[in-house]
Amino acid sequence: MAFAVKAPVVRNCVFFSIALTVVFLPAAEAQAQRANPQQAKMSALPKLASPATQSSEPADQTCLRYADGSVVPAPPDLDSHNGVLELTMKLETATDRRGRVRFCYVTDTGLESPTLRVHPGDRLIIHFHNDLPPTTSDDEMAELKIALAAKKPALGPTAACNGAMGINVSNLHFHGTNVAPLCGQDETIHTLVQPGQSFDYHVRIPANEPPGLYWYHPHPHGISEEQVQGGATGALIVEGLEDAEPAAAGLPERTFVIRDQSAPSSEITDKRIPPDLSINYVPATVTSPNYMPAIIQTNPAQQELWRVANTSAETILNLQYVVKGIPQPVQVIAIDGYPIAYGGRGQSSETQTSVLLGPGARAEFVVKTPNVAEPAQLFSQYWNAGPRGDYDPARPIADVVSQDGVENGTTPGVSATRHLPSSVKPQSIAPFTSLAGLTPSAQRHLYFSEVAPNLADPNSPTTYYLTLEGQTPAIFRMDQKPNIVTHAGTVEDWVVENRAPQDHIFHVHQLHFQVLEVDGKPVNDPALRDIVDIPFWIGSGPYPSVKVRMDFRDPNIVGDFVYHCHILDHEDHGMMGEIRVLPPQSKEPHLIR
Ligand SMILES: [Cu+2]
Repeated sequence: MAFAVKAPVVRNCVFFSIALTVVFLPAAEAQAQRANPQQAKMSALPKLASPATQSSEPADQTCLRYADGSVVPAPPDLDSHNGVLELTMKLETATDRRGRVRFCYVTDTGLESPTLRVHPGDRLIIHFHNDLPPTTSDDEMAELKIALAAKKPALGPTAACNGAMGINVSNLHFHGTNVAPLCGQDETIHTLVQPGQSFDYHVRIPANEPPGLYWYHPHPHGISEEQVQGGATGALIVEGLEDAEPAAAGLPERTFVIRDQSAPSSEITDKRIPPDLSINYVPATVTSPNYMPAIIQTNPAQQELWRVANTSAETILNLQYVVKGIPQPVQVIAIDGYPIAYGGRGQSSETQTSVLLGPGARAEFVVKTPNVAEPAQLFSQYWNAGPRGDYDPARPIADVVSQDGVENGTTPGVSATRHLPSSVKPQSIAPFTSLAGLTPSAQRHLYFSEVAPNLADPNSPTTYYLTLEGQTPAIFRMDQKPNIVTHAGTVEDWVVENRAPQDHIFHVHQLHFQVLEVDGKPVNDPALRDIVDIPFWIGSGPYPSVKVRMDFRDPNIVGDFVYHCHILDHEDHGMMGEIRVLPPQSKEPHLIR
């Protein structure tokens, strides 16, 4: 861990958590006090919170958002029963007074973006209806970033499995799960549901799906960013985290879904204005002149499990939980849906004072709530994403306000807090352990790069590539053949480099990986991840890189699926590749379509 001591606090800190806690805590306190200007604005005594209230906005009739300064409500929960969670859900849209286009999922019972709670082995049946308006405008079609072969919409119940691309098509992706890459489960490239059409998802949650926090969102290539930024995201929880980390048994749990949304283009006069953030649809922005922080209302001085999903499209969060101006160590027990206990490093949690969450990443950690009248915040520290990167300033997400009697649901506007089960079941984690001790069947080298076609024109579009070394950089096309072929039952080592002047976020569907090296140096990352940030290249010297061990051992994961940058603007512009996983030992031509 000697290198960890040299690492700057804000870069790669996720790998150095223990060193950070031991070595950096005094320095981190000082830094946080310098870097957190908003904390200085907090009053010594936190104000009592008002319940979550609706804003006076017509778009709220379709896609509800809460008023500034509201108590952060829990997302509505939908639990599976007898092995099945079945729901009907529409994708809706509305434009607010500022001109921002909202998107949201609404169930037939009126719940917005519910948390879907399932157990391993459950069936998740979603009767999905794309309620977006049909559009045929040539201008809007021209907005599509990716050239696509025009297809007429097919008919019949499986038409969506080979759907035509167009404005306002959509689909569902179950981010981070080991759900099979099949149409009707978790296939996202060719499964496209037309506006006005319905499609049934019959998702089989694997019996060995690790317990933790996943999420669902639209993944129509070319227009994903718009729908995700509009707010169409929700949490998916696989129950049983207490079985992997018994220390969490019985704890109160809170789910926080953080989203971002850019200002309407008419308001953007400066690239250094970051997208607005929200937490469970309560604004968490600091750009508004009348900014009032969102309020997380808690019982005082108790341990809680916070399950935080960064479902923003572009924003890198560098989370801290700060009490009286001091960053608190939090006990991370799962990353990206996988318990730390599954990482094969002999630990079931890790203590961090900074939790880096690129877009799409999740962390589940135990905090101790503040005492009554103690100022506390969930905070995102400044993150330098590079000279061409998005601006991720230091900013509060929410104030944490403790008050007696919150948890029993007697506080107006605050629902009773859920608790993890207090009993723990023995479990098998065999499929996911020991990744580090295996022999990879292949070594691959990939790199992120980008090109501004016309250097004389600062407004010219950037071209984004994610390239397998040896192949020619090309934007991803939905009709292309997979550019990587492998077999189920294997593990592979991929070195992914960033040759661009901004951070890119490596993400792969259907499986997790373990980070073995950062910039060529071994790390002892206990987590299994589906997201990793690769810092920007400074323009000289070696390219920043990670070496990850990709886990293709799951026999359920056979088929074609994608890997891409999870800054969705980049993905939409083609920073994506496709992999074909063949059955074990099968010959490659056998399955080529
Ligand atoms: Cu990117």
